[in-house]
Amino acid sequence: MGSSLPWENLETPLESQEAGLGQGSIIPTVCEMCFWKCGVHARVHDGKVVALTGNPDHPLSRGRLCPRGVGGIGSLYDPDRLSEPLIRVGERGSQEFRVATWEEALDRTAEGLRKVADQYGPESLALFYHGAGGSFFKTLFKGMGTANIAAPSYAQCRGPRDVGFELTFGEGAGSPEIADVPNARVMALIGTHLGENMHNTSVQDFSAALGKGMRLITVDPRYSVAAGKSKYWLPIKPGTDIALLLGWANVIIREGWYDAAYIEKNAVGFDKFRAEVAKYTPEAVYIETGIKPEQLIATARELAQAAPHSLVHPGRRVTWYGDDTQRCRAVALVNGLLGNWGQPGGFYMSSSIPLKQAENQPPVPEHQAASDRPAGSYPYAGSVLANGLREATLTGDPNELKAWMVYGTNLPMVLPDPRKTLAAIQKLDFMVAIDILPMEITGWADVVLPECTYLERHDDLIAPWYREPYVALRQPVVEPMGNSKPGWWMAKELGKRLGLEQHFPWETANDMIGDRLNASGFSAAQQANLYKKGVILKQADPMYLPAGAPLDLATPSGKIEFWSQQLADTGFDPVPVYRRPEQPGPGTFRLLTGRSPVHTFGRTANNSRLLDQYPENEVWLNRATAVDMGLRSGDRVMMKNQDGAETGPVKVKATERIRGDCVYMVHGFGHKDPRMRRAHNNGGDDNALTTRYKVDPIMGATGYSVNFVSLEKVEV
Ligand SMILES: Nc1nc2c(c(=O)[nH]1)N[C@H]1C(S)=C(S)[C@@H](COP(=O)(O)OP(=O)(O)OC[C@H]3O[C@@H](n4cnc5c(=O)[nH]c(N)nc54)[C@H](O)[C@@H]3O)O[C@H]1N2
Ligand SMILES: Nc1nc2c(c(=O)[nH]1)N[C@H]1C(S)=C(S)[C@@H](COP(=O)(O)OP(=O)(O)OC[C@H]3O[C@@H](n4cnc5c(=O)[nH]c(N)nc54)[C@H](O)[C@@H]3O)O[C@H]1N2
Ligand code: SF4
Ligand SMILES: [Mo]
Repeated sequence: MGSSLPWENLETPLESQEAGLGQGSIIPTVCEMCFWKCGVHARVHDGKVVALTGNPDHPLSRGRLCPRGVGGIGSLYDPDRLSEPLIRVGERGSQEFRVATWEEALDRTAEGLRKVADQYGPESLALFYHGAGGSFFKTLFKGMGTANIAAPSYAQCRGPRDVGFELTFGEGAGSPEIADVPNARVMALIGTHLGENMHNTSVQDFSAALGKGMRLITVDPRYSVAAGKSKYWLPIKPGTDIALLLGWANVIIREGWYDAAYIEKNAVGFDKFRAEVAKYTPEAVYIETGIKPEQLIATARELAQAAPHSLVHPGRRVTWYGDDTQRCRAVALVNGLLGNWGQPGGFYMSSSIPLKQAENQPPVPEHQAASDRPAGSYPYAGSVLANGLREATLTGDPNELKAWMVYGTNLPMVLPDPRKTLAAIQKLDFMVAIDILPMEITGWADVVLPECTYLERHDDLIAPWYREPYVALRQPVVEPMGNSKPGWWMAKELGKRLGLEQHFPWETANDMIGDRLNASGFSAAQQANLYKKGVILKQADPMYLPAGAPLDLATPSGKIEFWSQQLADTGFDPVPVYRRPEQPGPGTFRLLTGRSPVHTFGRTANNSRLLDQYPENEVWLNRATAVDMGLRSGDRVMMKNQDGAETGPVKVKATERIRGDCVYMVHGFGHKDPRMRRAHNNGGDDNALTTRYKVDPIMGATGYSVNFVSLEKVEV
């Protein structure tokens, strides 16, 4: 394929993080090994990054990084990185490319997008993105007049949670989450595997709270790291959490363990809710969930006795069974009963520093709604559905999509049913992928644009809603390697070619940032400090409501909606209803997925430093079941699902730490592109086995945990 790799023989410049700690000078920037965006101190010596540590001034890192943040050096110096623009020469998908100049690759990209927009209208364009750098391409696509802009962090991740909370409290659960974990006395986790899910600050808060004596209830079919820290582990039958949550609500109400005056003042539809949940007795719930009645009662009591300083954590990746909005609403309702909204140890009020667009930015043209769903479907979708854009590409409903730009999201391993993703790509007139590695998605593109990594570029300013509001700066700490370029530069260059240059009215990234800081009212001294410290901090607004103050929520009633008129009016259950999920047949297991603390999805699967710590994923199988099947830890199996899709060989982990009706594997392994030499054929790909998925009728998210797999031993 002829791509020249100037750093082919350059592995990580130093063997270890420790070796780099004493060296070089510190440049502050922001991590992008996941999307939490911690503040980093990069130690740079002789033009090379030798160590990454946490920025002590940054509220999300507080001086520490998670293992992936430290291991960012392995991504920067990955010898398999994309280093030159590529243009497809063979059939689409044949993975044959030639190296091109930036001039040619950008011309080709602009022409591909322009042709489609001219012929079919801007509503036939789609941008899939994930990550901070996506903002420049969003500007470009909005400028072209399309609303088809989607990230998998919505309908493949936390969308149902936010809709469930909005329907109940009028507000989503935030990112970072507004769960006040450091002050909680009791916390329940529904799946949410904190400690394996390694969002730095969440894990710091979690361990601090445990250190202060927080009692933990972990509901998980698997004995997770968090389960190991728990007073109660409830090994629930997968897919039955709604029954458990409504059972908790029933017990708390029945026993009078709630604040009736609070509910009277702050809730609507409580009597109807009480009547609906009365049937979820501990005995009835036991039959569905396998959780013993006395355990259900004991855990309900723990939560209620500590209220309002107790919570059921909202979770994050909640796309499991297709009824996820209702499960998340049930989580919100138990929290409503605990009276913890706006209270320490419950949910805090976040604040942020409002940033303004630079004054020289033109207005975005009017455009019609996104083409991600047929008219009338998914009424509560609050963002564009990535799966919906794929569906429209396949079906032409509501209109055909003919060109995709894919920035920083490896769609074949991210969207369920990868067969559909590839079929949709084959229907396109044009596709461009912007990536740092030769991931699967790039193999299907017409043009591949190599981005430099987060350590080699600026991105837009970062100012999230959080407990301490702040603005943070991502700035390059070393020069881009090879012929890779920052996204902001690509978007600007494409803007020039598409007549949209006025949307990128700056010459350099420093100008872009300076203009925005000026427009937002920051002084020269504050700006200089941002470059030096990496962050501007501001005093937080009050985080809690005065005890006893009435709630003034953004729901239609202004109160906590125990019975939702909105849902009733749109044909959905106004109170969540448990429905029994389909069960695996003999010899098959429900496939569950999650995270390794030292990897991020598939994006770190070729990172040498992280592979040193976790070299491949394994399939967790109940030990007794394994014995029955003649399997032992370390054996290798092929995994096959109900539709005949396969992945593997994968190593078996036979363990008591998982129920017998499911298996579990970490997502993001089993890559198929041979250009990633470490990731290629290493472990198994859960997404390859996710040929079936269930769409949430309320807001369109894709539930993944509805696939059943069998395991067959292979000799290797
Ligand atoms: N190290 C690391 N950390 C990460 C990420 C990463 O890639 N790497 N990704 C980040 C992102 S984007 C997200 S969204 C989060 C995801 O992290 P979480 O939101 O914590 O993940 P989930 O996938 O919801 O939860 C997985 C857990 O749910 C359990 N589970 C599976 N099915 C059920 C069920 O039916 N009921 C119950 N009660 N439990 C069940 C699994 O056994 C597993 O322990 O992690 C974030 N943190
Ligand atoms: N089967 C299955 N599917 C899932 C999940 C799961 O657990 N199982 N999890 C879901 C969740 S919670 C989420 S949030 C999504 C995550 O979805 P994604 O974030 O899209 O996941 P990745 O597979 O890591 O794809 C990241 C892509 O970005 C590239 N990349 C990394 N850094 C950069 C950069 O700086 N610039 C550019 N241009 N590209 C970069 C990587 O090389 C890779 O191709 O996936 C969802 N899909
Ligand atoms: S949680 Fe870890 S990987 Fe994510 S931004 Fe923070 S340090 Fe980086
Ligand atoms: Mo996610």
